[in-house]
Amino acid sequence: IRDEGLKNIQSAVDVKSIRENIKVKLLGKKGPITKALRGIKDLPVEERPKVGSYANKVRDELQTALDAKIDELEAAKLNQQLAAETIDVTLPGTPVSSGHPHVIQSIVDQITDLFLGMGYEVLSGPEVEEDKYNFEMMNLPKDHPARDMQDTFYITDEILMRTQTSPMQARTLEKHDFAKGPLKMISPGVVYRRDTDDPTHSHQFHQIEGMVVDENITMADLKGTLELLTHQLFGDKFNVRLRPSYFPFTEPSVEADITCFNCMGKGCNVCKGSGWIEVLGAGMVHPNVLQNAGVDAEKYTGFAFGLGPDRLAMLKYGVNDIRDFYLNDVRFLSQFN
Ligand code: FA5
Repeated sequence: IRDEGLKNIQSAVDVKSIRENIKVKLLGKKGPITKALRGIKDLPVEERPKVGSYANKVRDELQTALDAKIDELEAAKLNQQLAAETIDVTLPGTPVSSGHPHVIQSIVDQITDLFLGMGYEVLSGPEVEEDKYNFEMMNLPKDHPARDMQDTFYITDEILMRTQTSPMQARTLEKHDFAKGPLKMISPGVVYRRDTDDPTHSHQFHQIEGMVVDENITMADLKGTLELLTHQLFGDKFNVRLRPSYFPFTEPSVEADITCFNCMGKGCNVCKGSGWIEVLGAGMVHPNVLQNAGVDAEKYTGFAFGLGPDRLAMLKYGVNDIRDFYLNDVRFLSQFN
């Protein structure tokens, strides 16, 4: 029994068969060792100790051999598994995709950083705005025909979705303490107009308002600031030109053009042959706007501008449809990572 048992244990190839077959057969209740131990009582008294101790010895020997074999097989299985699961660290990895700022936000951030560096405050204002700030304090009383220039989403007679970031001029002028120094601010944000969406118009778009008010601020300061902005954003080869225009809250008013991105000033179909692209509205803050906010218009003058980063992004990247910025198709947006 001992020799055959040891032979079977040695030749076993898996733990399951040792536990379920060999162990049960050899050491189980119906196995030969148990049988021999049970049969001791039928033997002559003098033989009982000899047979008993031999049977116990064989049982222990078999049990030890079984345990050793099980350990050996389990170790072999583990080693095999480890070898099979080895990681090849030289294989190329799977790229992890990560998010990035929206292209419009990147342009807004770039412009914001530039003005922060020149000591401007960066302010944000409410998108749901009072008629008072959006129009009235901006020199556009209730019956003013120029209100038609900006088709408005009204919520009540007095509350509306702001059509421009210009109400931030009125809000800032009202609060500013000129005894503490000049007013220099920009205010980026989203604005809303009842425009029908088309390739160059969205009912929701971005604007960045800028305003400087102090003693002796002139149109030359406005032009210098816009030139700096253009050179920093696009490079020294781009120039700025001012054209007369009309806004109720500036006098004189201008529209600023910059060198056409597409033809660099030569004239192409993007800039209708002019070599220039319109990017913003600007002017000298109208005395009425200063007075409406309680600022002494005899003492202080200022310039203001409002630019559209959506249109800027379209020109810079050759995007033909403004709606692409708002449809959130990741394939489109990821081009600007
Ligand atoms: C204004 O909104 C004035 N508040 C700008 C201003 C500020 C003038 C300070 C003087 C002093 P305008 O309506 O032209 O002006 O809009 C300014 C810019 O917003 C435009 O040049 C254009 O880039 C952008 N814009 C206007 N309407 C839309 C639209 N529907 N979709 C996308 N961009 C638009």
